[in-house]
Amino acid sequence: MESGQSSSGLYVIDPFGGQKQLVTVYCDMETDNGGWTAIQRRLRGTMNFNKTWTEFKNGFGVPANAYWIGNDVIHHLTNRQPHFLYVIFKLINGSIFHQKYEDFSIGDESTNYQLHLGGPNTGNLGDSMINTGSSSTNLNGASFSTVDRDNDQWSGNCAAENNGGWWLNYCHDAFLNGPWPPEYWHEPWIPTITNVNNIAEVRMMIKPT
Ligand SMILES: [Ca+2]
Repeated sequence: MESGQSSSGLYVIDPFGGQKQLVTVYCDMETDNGGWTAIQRRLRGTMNFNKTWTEFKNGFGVPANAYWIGNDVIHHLTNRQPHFLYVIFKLINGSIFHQKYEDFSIGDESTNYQLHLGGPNTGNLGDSMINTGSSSTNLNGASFSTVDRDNDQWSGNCAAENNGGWWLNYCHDAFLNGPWPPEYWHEPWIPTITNVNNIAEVRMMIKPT
């Protein structure tokens, strides 16, 4: 996002350059000094994220309430310059949990959009994506998987089992794309967020470092 913008809301970006594909995104101009582009946004009760590989590749949904910006877009944005990743959970009781990672990027489709997540991280969620205490749930280096594309390290299909596409190992401690109640969203952010019924909004946001 350009500096000087002050209100959160919808903006149009040109991730591939040359106006090949303009993308409407939600930008947060208040949290942590603003300038955050949401690559994922979910409001309670709106769309589930049990989508196909092609849908995650190209993006789906509506930035005003729930959307995935698209894995090709995330790759292009994060490979031109280093980015922060900011994860935020808003609960129904008004409390907010967040974690900021200093170094986030993903590979292109030929790598299955392999997640690179590193550097220090801070926040009141705690780190459930990298230093989980188990190599089977460390998502740094994990491939993206969907209901129709199993790239995880489990004999089954984590994405199908958990009803959502995501970077999955065997399988995860952090999973931001689970289904809303009454379906069961399995382990959103273990151990900090375990009660799915409390979640009002989830967002993943990026900003150049
Ligand atoms: Ca598997």
